[in-house]
Amino acid sequence: MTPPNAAAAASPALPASLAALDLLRIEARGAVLHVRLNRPAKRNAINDVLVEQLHTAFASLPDGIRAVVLSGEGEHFCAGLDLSELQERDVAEAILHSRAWHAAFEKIQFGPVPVIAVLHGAVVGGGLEIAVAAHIRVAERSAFYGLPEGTRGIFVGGGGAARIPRLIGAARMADMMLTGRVHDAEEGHRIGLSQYLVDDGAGLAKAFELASRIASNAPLSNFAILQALPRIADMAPSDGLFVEALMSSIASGDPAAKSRIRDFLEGKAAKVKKA
Ligand code: 1HE
Repeated sequence: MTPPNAAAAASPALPASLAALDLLRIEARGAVLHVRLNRPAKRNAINDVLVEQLHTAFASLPDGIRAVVLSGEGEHFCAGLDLSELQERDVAEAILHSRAWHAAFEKIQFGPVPVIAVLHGAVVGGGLEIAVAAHIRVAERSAFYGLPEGTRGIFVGGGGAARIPRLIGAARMADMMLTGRVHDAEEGHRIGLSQYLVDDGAGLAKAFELASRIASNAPLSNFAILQALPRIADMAPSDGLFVEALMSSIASGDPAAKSRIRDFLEGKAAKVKKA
């Protein structure tokens, strides 16, 4: 997948630690970092090294990066767990393996910047688990979603049991796992797996457009959306309302909020327009 032309702003230099990650292809385009899963011959199946590299990449985003676009090289976004590595693990090792996925994907969900995943082809098993750790999913029409774990005698282990039901409900996830049901891109979009559905080949352009827009938000607003919103959604409503009041007072007290609101009142900021 070829990305659209680079964003206008200068791109921060990539630290050597990121450039050395050989199962990822990482490129800065202005304030947006493009992270590609780069094991196309194995359909971007996630082995231990790739989990570790994802962890490193999302834990050490260069200064100046304000959003990440995550995509997959080749014909598919990601075929999930590398099944060839599954055979030899005992129970204790399997727990640690799952926890390593959790740690890596937590860096995606609760890292410093919003992550937009571009989905095409297979988005299955652990591939769907990484996709749902992102904040926004742009699906191309070729995308299809499956959770073959149930039919392969295993269970999700990359955070899917916690994240997927929050998007589509436990009943739909149970159906996918019990019966091997595969949702196509349209159906996936309808049930909430993606927020955007675009034609094949148009995913990266859409993601970069969204990323540039997101990168221009006040940093504290983006922080609140990433860190406070999902936590509040998991709280009892009365606790959530209390935390919301704290978060909103912190955000609105920030000089960036004050100047943006002043700009609107002086007619210098865009109005909300019908789509
Ligand atoms: C793999 C994997 C893999 C492909 N692990 N090697 N995930 C799955 O159960 C999905 C398994 N994969 C597939 O169903 C298909 O490969 C795809 C639908 C994704 C793509 O089909 P296709 O026809 O484009 O490719 P292919 O010919 O099946 O695969 C090309 C190569 O990639 C081939 O290896 P080769 O050496 O014979 O060329 C495949 O063996 C290899 N390959 N997928 C290992 N997943 C933390 S828990 C998470 C639990 C899970 O994710 S379970 C779900 C696992």
